[in-house]
Amino acid sequence: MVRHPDGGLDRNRPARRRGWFGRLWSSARTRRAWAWLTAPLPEPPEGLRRGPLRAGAFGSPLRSARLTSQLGIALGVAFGICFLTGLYSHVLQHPPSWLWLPTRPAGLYRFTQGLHVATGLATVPLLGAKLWSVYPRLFTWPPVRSLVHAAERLTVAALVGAALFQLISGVLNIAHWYEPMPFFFTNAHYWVAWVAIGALVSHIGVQLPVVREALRRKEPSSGRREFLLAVGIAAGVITIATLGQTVRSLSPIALLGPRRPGTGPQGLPVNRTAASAGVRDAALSPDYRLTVTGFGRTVTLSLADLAALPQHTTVLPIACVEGWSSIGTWTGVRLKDLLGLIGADPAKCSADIESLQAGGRYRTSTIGAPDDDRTLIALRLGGEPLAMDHGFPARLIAPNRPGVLQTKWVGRIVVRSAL
Ligand SMILES: Nc1nc2c(c(=O)[nH]1)N[C@H]1C(S)=C(S)[C@@H](COP(=O)(O)O)O[C@H]1N2
Ligand SMILES: [Mo]
Repeated sequence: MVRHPDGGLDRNRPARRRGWFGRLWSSARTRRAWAWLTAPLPEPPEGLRRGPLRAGAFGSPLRSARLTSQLGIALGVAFGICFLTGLYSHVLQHPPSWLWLPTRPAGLYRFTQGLHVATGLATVPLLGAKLWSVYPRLFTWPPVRSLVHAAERLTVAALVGAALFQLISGVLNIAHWYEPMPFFFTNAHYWVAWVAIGALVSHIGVQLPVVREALRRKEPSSGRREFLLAVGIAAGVITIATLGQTVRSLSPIALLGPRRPGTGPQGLPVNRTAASAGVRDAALSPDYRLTVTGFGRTVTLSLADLAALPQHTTVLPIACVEGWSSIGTWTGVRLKDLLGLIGADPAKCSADIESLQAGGRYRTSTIGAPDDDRTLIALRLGGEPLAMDHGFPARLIAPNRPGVLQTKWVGRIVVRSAL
């Protein structure tokens, strides 16, 4: 007779009163398949068992199921936060047409993306400690006991690989160091996140009983508490040294944040300068015009025309995907007023904001809710004309919007009906 993996069912038990899943699970065919998947595989020859593969090769008394479980829970929470905040950032940058996204609170993205980067970085010591606590299992003997065991090990390998990839690529992106990444960071970081979360969910499913058991059993600490404390302190220090890139009072100790609030022209950091975007001449030209076009109508506005329109001031952050953010006081023309100039109803439109840049990934952005009162084509920052590097002569600034979509050096606005 085939024993069911949970040991509780036997073949003679009637399948009645079970749902389709229960029936499928207890069917003879499923049991046979399961038995085949869990059947012991032949062991490799003992002669291969050398070096780290020897029994008892790793003897640190610090390692225990309890330590691994506690680190695992902390990591699971950090990865979960990272995944959700990252997904939110992705959705804001690639909004599905069926999804309504709020523009309030205006600083929400600043918070979620700061959290994304801070938890991501705090994960570094946690992941290091977790991998240290389990790496002797790389050398378990026999390496695979059954096909199911092999699948489980592959899942763990995928999880470790994906987690390391996310941390390393994220840190490289913050450092603007793209040479080691022969792929487009944003896409890779997004898709590998799904690999990581899929592998994580399956890993948790498999390990939950082990974790429960390890946490129930009381065992002497033998240095475990001190170790956890050290890992916690490392994570805390990293977090504090990162938060300074959004929290101004912490900026003097923002050792891990390459860009900090209060630095840069007009007290605001810059990611792409006018020179590197190749827009200096077009932006400074006396022939500069802002074109608003759509529904068969077009208006062109000189800087003087723009300045003659009603001006509004709003306090909004630039919140970069890299986690830094900085608040500015912006003054300019409401986007909805510009849409009104061509007779478009801003509540029923979306607008493509195009910069003077000839190319580049962030040349344009689309804004789905151009009717927000706080969405401006800003001409001034802190009361002064925009610095060249902040988008002179005109830039978009909108609430709850990732920095990459706050298009600088705006030259044309194309209005479409929202679908
Ligand atoms: N035209 C254009 N606008 C752009 C960019 C760009 O490369 N080109 N970079 C964006 C990014 S990634 C950020 S974080 C903000 C930064 O704005 P700031 O330089 O004024 O702080 O500008 C955004 N606007
Ligand atoms: Mo950015």
